[in-house]
Amino acid sequence: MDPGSVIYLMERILIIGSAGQLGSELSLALTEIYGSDNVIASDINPGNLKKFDFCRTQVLDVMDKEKVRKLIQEENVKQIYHLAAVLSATGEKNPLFAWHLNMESLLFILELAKEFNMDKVYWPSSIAVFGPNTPKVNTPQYCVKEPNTVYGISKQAGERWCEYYFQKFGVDVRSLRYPGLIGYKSLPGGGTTDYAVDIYHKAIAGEHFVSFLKEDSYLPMMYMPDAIKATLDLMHAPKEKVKIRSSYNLAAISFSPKEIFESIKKHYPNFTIGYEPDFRQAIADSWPDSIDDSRSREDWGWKHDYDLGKMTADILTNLPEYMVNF
Ligand code: AKB
Repeated sequence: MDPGSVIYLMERILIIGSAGQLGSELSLALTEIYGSDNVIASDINPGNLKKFDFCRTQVLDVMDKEKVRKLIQEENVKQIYHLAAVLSATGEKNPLFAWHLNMESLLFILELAKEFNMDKVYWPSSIAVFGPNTPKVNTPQYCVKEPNTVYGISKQAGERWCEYYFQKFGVDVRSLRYPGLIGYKSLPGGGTTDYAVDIYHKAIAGEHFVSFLKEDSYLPMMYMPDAIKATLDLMHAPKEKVKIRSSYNLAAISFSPKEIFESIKKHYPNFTIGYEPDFRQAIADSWPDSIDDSRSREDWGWKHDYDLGKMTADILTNLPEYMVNF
């Protein structure tokens, strides 16, 4: 954590889009560090906020600029985690809406960070910034990026804007290119990597699983505790260690539908799988198989803890208790 952390720990934090997969767990982790009075979990849907009984909450549409601005002013918000976005598969169904929401909201938050001299902004990028002409294996930090999904295009453009606001205006914005995130505390919403969350639900429910990706379709993935650790480590790293201001490559594990199925089958021997690839296969095919995240490891000490076997064992132990909430 930064020196001067006493003042730092008093800072008020606004999480936008907190009811999503990442926000649900990040909100709790931030509350544990900064305290329940200092964390405001916000979401567009009031019903989604019921689960945040550990911190403050606010119904908030990030596109309602006046309301966001007023909240920041009144609460003296010093850090924003802007997590609201339309993901890859949903984005393809309504490309212009996805572009509008993903881009407009980021630009607005960056402007506010500049105007109110905020301490830090966090904005998630994704492996979706890569495209079919990107090297597929151990994809480097710097390489050809020609994303062919609207989600990927918005993340790529967003990365450029983040770097621009850092260089031109000194906005301390930090970002990670997440691989597919796998957690058991919330349901995923509209991503291509979501099959790797659904598969655990089907195994525990004793149902047959139909994968929308081919059996040998490899994608970079990460277990949620690693994603939370990476996010907090990056946000707490001293400023001079954060040398990449577009977004850092981040990696942990890579597997195919067949491999995750086999890891579950060790615990549920009767579990069965079928493969019926749909439009999401083309999205997966345009993304890397695996990522070179050496810059994250060198610059701010990133290290992951979970491999596929350890993640599967942990999810299968903990998910049954959470499933009653879904
Ligand atoms: C998606 O599949 O759209 C996301 C992502 C890789 O950013 N999980």
